[in-house]
Amino acid sequence: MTDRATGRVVAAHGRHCSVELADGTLLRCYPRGKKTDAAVGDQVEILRQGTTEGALEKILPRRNLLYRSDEARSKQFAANVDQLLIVVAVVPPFSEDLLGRALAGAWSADITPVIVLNKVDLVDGLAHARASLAPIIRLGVPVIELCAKDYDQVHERLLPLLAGKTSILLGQSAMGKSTLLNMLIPDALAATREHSVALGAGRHTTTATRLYHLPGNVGDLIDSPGFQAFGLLHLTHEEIQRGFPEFRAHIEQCRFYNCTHQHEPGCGILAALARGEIDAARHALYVRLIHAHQAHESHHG
Ligand SMILES: Nc1nc2c(ncn2[C@@H]2O[C@H](COP(=O)(O)OP(=O)(O)OP(=O)(O)O)[C@@H](O)[C@H]2O)c(=O)[nH]1
Ligand SMILES: [Mg+2]
Ligand SMILES: [Zn+2]
Repeated sequence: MTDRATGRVVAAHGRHCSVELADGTLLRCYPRGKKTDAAVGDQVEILRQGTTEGALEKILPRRNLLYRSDEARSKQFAANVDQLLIVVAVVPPFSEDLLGRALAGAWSADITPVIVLNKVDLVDGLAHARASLAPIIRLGVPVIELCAKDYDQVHERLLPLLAGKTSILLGQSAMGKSTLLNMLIPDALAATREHSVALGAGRHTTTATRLYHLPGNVGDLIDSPGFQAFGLLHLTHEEIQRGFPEFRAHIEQCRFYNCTHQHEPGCGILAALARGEIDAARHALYVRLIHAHQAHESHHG
């Protein structure tokens, strides 16, 4: 039996991927001919081959793609997502630099970010974690505080936000992404750190990105491996600026239309920074992203 079908990529494992058809059938699919980079969440056209396999023919146009790119490599997180859930924890401490980068990645791709502050049961570190999030909260990004091991908290505080959407859990390792996923979707049986410690596995417990359906099919949730880097070398200067929505109103005050907001006279951003209306750490992150982008361009054209 050979026929054409369209489906959605629910897991990507290097060369092959799992594609789910409308009737729920899962097929293991391989790209035909030239390398195709299917991401979890992609709508694809496949050619069925038997009952369990298929050939990946074509990736249909994407609404968006969440992506990171460092000098060494680039990685697609997922395509066609509505909401980015950035998971940070009270313990271990999270990186404000990585958090800012994940936010910039989401905004530049037109994806709504929400921060999940997990492990609020570890009360000793809670005040510090909240203080680290303060500049982000001032930007208006919602922060959901919860304990991923508390069924009621997860279902009352997080589940309502997931209805009718495809959301992706992203964050550094050990923040509790898979614990959260398992609390919402017990059938997922995603491995968490307890399992990897028992198995003597490495630092990252989750090794592949995978899409799961919430019970009752009220929405979809994607689990992903923890990241330690979040380069944004693929973003243009304009896209980087979109990652800093709090700059927008002040950019209109810049004297030069091509102002880079680093040293120019009459710069609206630098003026707002001096008045304390823009957070210094956010501006410093913006400058790091611009410099990394420029260094990359001068090496690669
Ligand atoms: N105290 C406490 N521990 C938690 C909570 N949520 C998760 N943990 C623990 O944190 C550890 C890491 O959880 P995981 O769910 O494996 O973390 P992850 O973000 O999926 O990690 P990677 O797959 O490596 O990216 C595990 O030991 C969990 O039991 C929580 O709300 N409170
Ligand atoms: Mg995990
Ligand atoms: Zn400026």
